[in-house]
Amino acid sequence: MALVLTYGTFDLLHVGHVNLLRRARALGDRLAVGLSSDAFNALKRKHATQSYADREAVLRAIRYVDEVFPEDTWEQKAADIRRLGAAILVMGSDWEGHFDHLSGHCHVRYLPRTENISSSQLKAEIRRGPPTAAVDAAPLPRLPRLAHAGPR
Ligand code: C2G
Repeated sequence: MALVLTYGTFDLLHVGHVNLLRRARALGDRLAVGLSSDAFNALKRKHATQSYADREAVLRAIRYVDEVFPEDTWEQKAADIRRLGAAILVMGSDWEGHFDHLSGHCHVRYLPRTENISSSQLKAEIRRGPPTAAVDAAPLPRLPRLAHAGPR
């Protein structure tokens, strides 16, 4: 029973996260996720829109995820690997090399990051709103014709 381990903030869950979780799970029989706590996000200087509780609830609803626990420090990974008996630590390729020091505890794999999607990109797009051309081109809503009361 090979347990795969990964970590992250997983804010505003998007297809890049799901691709990572699906491919990580496919490398073993179970997938455990160390989910960054709100305090750890502050340490990472990362602002998550959703609370830990909400991000946890979303992750637990994902079919590839078997377990979720808090990630509170950078240093807890070796102890997590031992506690969970993790066979593989999987991270996206933007972390390439950052966790090689853990290869004495388990295999470390970096999977290609999904291009052109990130939580911060989604937030920026939502803040920007639809392109104005789309708004201008949108047909005006047809207003109900008012019965003429006659000249005033
Ligand atoms: N990811 C990806 N493709 C994207 C976005 C994210 O493959 N377009 C991967 C990241 O590489 C990471 C995981 O999804 O492996 C979670 O990404 P984040 O939620 O941004 O987490 P991060 O800030 O990278 O935290 O100790 C490790 C850290 O907690 C990782």
